[in-house]
Amino acid sequence: MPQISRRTLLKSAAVLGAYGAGLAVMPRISQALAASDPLEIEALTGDVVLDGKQATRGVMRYALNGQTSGDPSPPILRARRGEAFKARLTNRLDEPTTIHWHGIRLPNDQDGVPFVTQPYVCTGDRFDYAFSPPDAGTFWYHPHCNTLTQMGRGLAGVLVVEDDRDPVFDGEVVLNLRDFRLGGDSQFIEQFKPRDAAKTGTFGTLRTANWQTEPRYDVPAGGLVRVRILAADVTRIYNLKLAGAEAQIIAIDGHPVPERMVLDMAVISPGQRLDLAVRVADSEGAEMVLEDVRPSTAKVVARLRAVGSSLQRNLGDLGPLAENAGVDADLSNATEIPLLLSATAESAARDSICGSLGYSFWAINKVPYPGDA
Ligand SMILES: [Cu+2]
Repeated sequence: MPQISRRTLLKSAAVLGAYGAGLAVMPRISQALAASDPLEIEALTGDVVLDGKQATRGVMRYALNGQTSGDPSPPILRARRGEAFKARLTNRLDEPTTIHWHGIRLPNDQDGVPFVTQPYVCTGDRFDYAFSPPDAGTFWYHPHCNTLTQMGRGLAGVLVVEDDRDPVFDGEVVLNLRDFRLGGDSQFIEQFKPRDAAKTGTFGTLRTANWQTEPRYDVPAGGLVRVRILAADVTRIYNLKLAGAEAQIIAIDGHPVPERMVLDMAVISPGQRLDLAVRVADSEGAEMVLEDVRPSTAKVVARLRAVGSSLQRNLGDLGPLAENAGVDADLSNATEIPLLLSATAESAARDSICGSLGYSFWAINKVPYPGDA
């Protein structure tokens, strides 16, 4: 494989942009912008204390509407089903980035995939995103450039699409779950190791929810609380249990489940979302603990604490979530494509490109997937 420098990639991106997205996108966006101002989202790099000891350098984060102080974790973005959502990304990283709106059905030129749907957003540049989400639920956003590294350093946030027809909860807790891979000096260490990538992935060293260790959130006693969970870690598969309260699974990956299930243990893998309806304990001060129970000893993910006098609510009183529209697909003439996922057996590394390790470990239909992902 010929070595492709970043500079060459950038040039190709610029050319692609002229054909692929630039010309087609801009007029529609400026029209949309006339209605109201977009959210301002900056991608930037900085020092953040993650492990409670000292600042980690080179953390990548999103700042909303110029707020660069306060909670450094990715802002929870909110949209409304069927209404225009607009966000202007400004790239203050020292490498290209984009935003991909994971799980949202949108016009292809808003999907945030460089070389495919839009040009790179290079350092100092901006890109205007605009779409009207057709589905309500818990979604998320992240870059699609040097993706595992940028996500590993922090860039992954929750996008909530609301719907007035959804039942009214007494509270809401949004949990963005992820690990950071830090050394004893609180600094990032080698993010991916071939030895691990060939097995279950390279795990982080610091577990967090909303970039905090075992955070605790106050919720109304005896109330019904919607807990929106995103597994934003690039490696970890969570096995979630909630101790101390009754809970039901009401949506998975942004979409309401046909029938609610009592939460026993829910398995969610990287990129997945899980929405729970939690009936908070009645007594003030009672704690409910969300735990990751496998593979070893249970780890606390986050805690909920009941506050106030009991609202005496009942899970059975909760109406259904508004349904998302199905996708009408005519499968009568569909082509069947078998999909065989397997390991590869390459003995030597190839040239590393775009932050990859240069190895391929996994294959689709016996064709090695380039890179370590
Ligand atoms: Cu994604």
